[in-house]
Amino acid sequence: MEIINGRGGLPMVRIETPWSAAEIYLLGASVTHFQKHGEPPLLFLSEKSRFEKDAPIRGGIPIIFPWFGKPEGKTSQHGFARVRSWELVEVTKQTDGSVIAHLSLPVSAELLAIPLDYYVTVGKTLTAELVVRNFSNHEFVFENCLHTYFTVGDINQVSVVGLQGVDYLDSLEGRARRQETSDAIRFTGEVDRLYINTPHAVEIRDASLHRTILVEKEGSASTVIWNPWIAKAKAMADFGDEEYKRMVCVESGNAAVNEITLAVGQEARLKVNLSSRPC
Ligand code: TA6
Repeated sequence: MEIINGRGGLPMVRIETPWSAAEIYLLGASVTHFQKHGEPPLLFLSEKSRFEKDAPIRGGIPIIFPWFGKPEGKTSQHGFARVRSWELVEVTKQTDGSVIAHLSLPVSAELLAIPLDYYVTVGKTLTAELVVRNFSNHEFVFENCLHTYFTVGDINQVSVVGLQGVDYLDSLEGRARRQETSDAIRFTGEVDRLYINTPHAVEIRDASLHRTILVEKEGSASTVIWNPWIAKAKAMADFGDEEYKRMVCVESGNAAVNEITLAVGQEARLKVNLSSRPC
C-alpha cells in the first residue's frame, strides 16, 4: 500500500477491495471517502472543503478529541485530533478480502502519555475504531466523537430512526434538555442535537436514493444529529450553499454528560460500523 499525494498535495492512502473503495488522509486520520461498487458514496465530502495543513476537512469522518464543541476556555472547536498529521502504522489485507489501515497519533505536547490509535476496516462495510490509552499517572477526562457526514439524495426525503424517547441537548437552544418524541426525525430546518445515554444503532432512511444506512456503534453513549440547513450552510466557507440538501451528520461518541473519565492504565474504545442496504 502506498501513500500518494491527494487533494492539496496532502498525503493520502487509497484502499480498494472487491466490494468497495476508500480514501484516508493522514491529516486528522480523515476517512474522506467510502463507496461500495455500484452505489452512491456512503460518506459526504464538501466540494469546497479545504485540504490544508492544520485545517479540518469538511466531510468524511472527522475525529473529534479531546473535546466536543468549544467548551469554556478552549480556543478551537472540536479539539485538535482532526487537524494533526497522523502516522500510518500499517495497512494489512485480511483473508476475507477486507483491508485494515492502522493510524496513530503519538503523545503530544498537549497530552503527554495519552497516545491514540485508529483502525479503519474497509470491506463490504466501513468500520472505524478510535482507541485512547491512558499511560499517564492521573485519570484523564475527555470527550470523543466520530463526526460522520453521510451522503443523502435529498434531505427533504430523509428520516433518522432509532432515537424515540431518548433525551437530547438542543444546541440551537443553549443545550436545553428535551426528549425525542418522534420515531422518525425529519429535517425542515437546522438540526443540531446531542442525544445522551443512548448506546443504540440508528438508521438513516433515504427515500431519494432508495437506501437505508445503518450506523452501529460500540463504546458510545452519545449520538449527534446535525444538518446545517440554509443559513449555516451559507455561513460556512468550506461548505457549498446547497450542500445541506445532500448530507446529514450522524455522529457517535461520548460528549457532555457522557464524557469519559479514563483511569490510569485503562483504554477507551469507540467504534462505528457503517453499512447500507436498498430500501
Ligand atoms: O456536530 C454538530 C456540530 O457541533 C455543529 O454545531 C457544527 O458546529 C458541526 O459540529 C461542525 O463543526 P465544525 O467545527 O466542523 O464546523
